[in-house]
Amino acid sequence: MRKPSEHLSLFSDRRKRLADKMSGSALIVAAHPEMIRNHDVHHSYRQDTNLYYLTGFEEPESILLFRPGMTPESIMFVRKKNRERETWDGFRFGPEGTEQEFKIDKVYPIEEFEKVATESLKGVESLYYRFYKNPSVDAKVQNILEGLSRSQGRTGYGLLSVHDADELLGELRVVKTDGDLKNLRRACEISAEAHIEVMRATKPGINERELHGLFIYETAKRGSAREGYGGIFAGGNNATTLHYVFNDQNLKSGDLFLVDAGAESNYFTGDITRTYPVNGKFTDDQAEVYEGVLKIQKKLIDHVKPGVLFQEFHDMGAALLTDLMLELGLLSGRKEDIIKANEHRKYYPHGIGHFLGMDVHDAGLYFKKNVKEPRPIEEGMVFTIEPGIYIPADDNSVAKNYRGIGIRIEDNILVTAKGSENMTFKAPKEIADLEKVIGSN
Ligand SMILES: [Mn+2]
Repeated sequence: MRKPSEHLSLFSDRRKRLADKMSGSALIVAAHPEMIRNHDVHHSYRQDTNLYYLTGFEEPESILLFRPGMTPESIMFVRKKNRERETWDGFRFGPEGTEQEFKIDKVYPIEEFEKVATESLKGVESLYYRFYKNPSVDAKVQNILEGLSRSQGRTGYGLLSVHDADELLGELRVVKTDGDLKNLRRACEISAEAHIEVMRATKPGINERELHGLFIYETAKRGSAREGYGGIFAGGNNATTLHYVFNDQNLKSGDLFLVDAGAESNYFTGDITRTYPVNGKFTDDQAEVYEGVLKIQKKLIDHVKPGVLFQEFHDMGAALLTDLMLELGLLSGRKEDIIKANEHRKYYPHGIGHFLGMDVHDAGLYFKKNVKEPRPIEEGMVFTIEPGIYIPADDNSVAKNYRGIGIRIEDNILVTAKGSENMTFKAPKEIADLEKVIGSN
């Protein structure tokens, strides 16, 4: 039985903050459908982030209907109690249990969604709902909209207008509250500690998969329910594949090892990347590239403070990494021309970072809506800073000694009133510190 693992006021406070932003409107947020893994086995289930954010409720086949200022204000639809199904699949709260345990004003069986929602949406000015996440709920919402329109008779009124719920909630989630930060800090701490354990166990001959397993074990031991995304455990040239997912090769002495992994704490996740030598000692060439990337990462982090445009970090990252590529002789020509022609993207094809929170690539607008102007960062925002350079082993245009080197260094940065806080400071990244830890168990 999974009661909300956090104090319920966290969720009701979020609904309160949301209410201020949507007066006169209603909001519907639904659980994701369960996904078949094979035959009669499902993928492990994780609640839709927004539904969890507003309720703390983790069962599939559940929907929140929120009507600020009306009574009842929070309405949910959940699976009925079912002794036989619960024997097979586990406990269900049922409507009554959900009302009591989650402090929701009124809870109905999921089967009554269409009927009750059609009644409950009469008189609201507009509806926030995100289509295309759960097709069966989409169909029901369409029926509801049609039913509402029919109930208006010959008034000439059109359909209830629908706005994107995820965009509204994204803007709420992009600035973290103290309650959010408590969870995110813990997720970052757990993730950093597990990275250290992986470093300690790294040695030539060990399989990438074993170390992935160790990461998951070490985070589970610290109370994490799951990874925030599929971890990347990439030895040698595998690191030059950005989203390397196989994690099944043996690590070789002389290679670098790139680990991009993070774990959740109460639905918030860390997102850390570290790169270090399998045998515990950087070669001169590896150290040269590594120090170059590390210096850039620190420079970018030092630049973080409220008011700076998010876009500035992308531009600065591209410029600094292009300088490094020129220094290493990976590219030649004028920096400005290279960037204009996007030639630097050959060795640095991704962005400098992204918002982080309950989703690893978290919600929130990077540009001001409609005007498409870059957005200044604000106190309470959290994002990653993750410069990298990836030189494929078969790239004959660069000096042999750099081929097969893929390096990324990623930390999770909170914008504070005057600057920033590195939430993942616990994971070592200085060469001397790494060399002390690698293979030390
Ligand atoms: Mn990332």
